[in-house]
Amino acid sequence: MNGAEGLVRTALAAGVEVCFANPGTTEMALVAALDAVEGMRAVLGLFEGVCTGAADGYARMADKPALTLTHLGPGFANGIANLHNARRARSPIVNVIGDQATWHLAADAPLTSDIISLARPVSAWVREVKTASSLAADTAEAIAASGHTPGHVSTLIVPSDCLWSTASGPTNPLPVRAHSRVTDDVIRRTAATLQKGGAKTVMFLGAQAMRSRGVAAAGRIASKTGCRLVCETFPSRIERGAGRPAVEKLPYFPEQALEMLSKYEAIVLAGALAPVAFFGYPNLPSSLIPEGCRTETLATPERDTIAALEALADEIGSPAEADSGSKLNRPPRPSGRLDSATVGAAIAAMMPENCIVMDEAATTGLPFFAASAGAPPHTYLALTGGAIGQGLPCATGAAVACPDRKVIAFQADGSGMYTLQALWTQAREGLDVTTIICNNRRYRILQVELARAGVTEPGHKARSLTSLANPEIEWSTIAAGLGVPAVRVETAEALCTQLERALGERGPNLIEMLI
Ligand SMILES: Cc1ncc(C[n+]2csc(CCOP(=O)(O)OP(=O)(O)O)c2C)c(N)n1
Repeated sequence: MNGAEGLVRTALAAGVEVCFANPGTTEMALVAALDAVEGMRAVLGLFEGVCTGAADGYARMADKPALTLTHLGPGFANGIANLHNARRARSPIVNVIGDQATWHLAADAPLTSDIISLARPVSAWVREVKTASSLAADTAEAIAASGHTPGHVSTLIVPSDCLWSTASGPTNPLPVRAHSRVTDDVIRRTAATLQKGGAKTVMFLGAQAMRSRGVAAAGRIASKTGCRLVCETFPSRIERGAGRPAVEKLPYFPEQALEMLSKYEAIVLAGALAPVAFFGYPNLPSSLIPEGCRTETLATPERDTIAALEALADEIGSPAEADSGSKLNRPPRPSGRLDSATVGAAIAAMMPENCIVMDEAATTGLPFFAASAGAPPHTYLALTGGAIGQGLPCATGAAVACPDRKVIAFQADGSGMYTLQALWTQAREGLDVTTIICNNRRYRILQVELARAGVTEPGHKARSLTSLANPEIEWSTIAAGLGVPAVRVETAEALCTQLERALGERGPNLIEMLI
């Protein structure tokens, strides 16, 4: 057995079943090993940002890592932006980067680069493999280091001779470190804060607190104490909809977030860090906690937040069967112009039960979250790290993880252009993804930010740098060329008709909305 086969068998033994790959010459032994060993699904992405974004979407839904396979420094570098998003989502991922043969590194051949310096900022764990005989053990360590949820990005840099040389064989999985529990003292202190503060308290949810059991326990706490439930502006994954407690999002702009939180005397952090503004603006603070508002940490993201929330709900005496769920309440099918309100209402009116919505719809997406609070139960994923180009890959990976669930990729046009190759992967793999493109032909958020910066009459260059109108991008033509059937709509009625059709079919399809 060679090192590559040992790597694949070790990964399979640890439950890792999917490899999102864009290989090159240095990874050929690994490509061959994927055939030699049964069981690892190999998914080709035509740009490395598709592979890493798909691994993020997969991890968020499967709660375990996939492998990414990329080619030396330049290939890996193409995937870094979505690894940044994955790091912010706390997704477990194991990157395998092929490198030059150990003895060829010194020759400084054209593709040779300082891979470890590229890997470090997006990886919690990095190792340069030294020998074929250590590769299986290194792989097991990388998987264990990534493995617990919320998870981490691990990166293995593997010289090609370590892949092709003879090795002893696979290694058994290593134990994944358990979450540390929140102490009884902290539970009691938080209970006192909530009981005293009541409706003057916000519980701010992140990470595991947004999973089914987390939101259920948060709902019990809110129904007993009257506290308001608010989640991070860009949740990695939240379970929501009818039957689940209503959780609002913290607004994006700092003025609005500060205004929302200014009504409260205490903020309890459950799986979330204290909120900060996305950017620094003149005369606005970094922290979104208003002055005089107390912060209390129930659990940081890496703690066992679900157990802490359940213990807290018991501590305050909220019955386990407390009915804190939202009622089924969809907006009516909208009509008229396509704008953010009608688009949000149309998706909320039509989305099927148990679907997964990946929201990278940027400014067009804003009303959707509130509009869908009473839609049938669903999973919502957001762009966690602000590096745009994550939506289409992440939806692709979510569909690989959950083949029985409909995935909706609600996607802004400018952001979508970064990683549109994901559509080809969806077509090739037959993934059940309906992509809804918001073609507003501009970087609208940047136009908003220009106005916020006081530029009331943007000049030619500022207009040009924020416009996608010349030439106009035809998403339906691009999608068809990548193997995804597509239609164009210009009214809310047509959107509803096409959504009904698209969501009723299986396999990838795309609706381009001219907004
Ligand atoms: C990787 C990366 N590059 C650039 C940016 C800066 N940026 C933020 S939003 C944006 C444009 C968003 O436009 P679009 O996706 O069309 O959404 P809209 O604002 O029109 O709703 C850009 C370029 C970024 N956040 N991430």
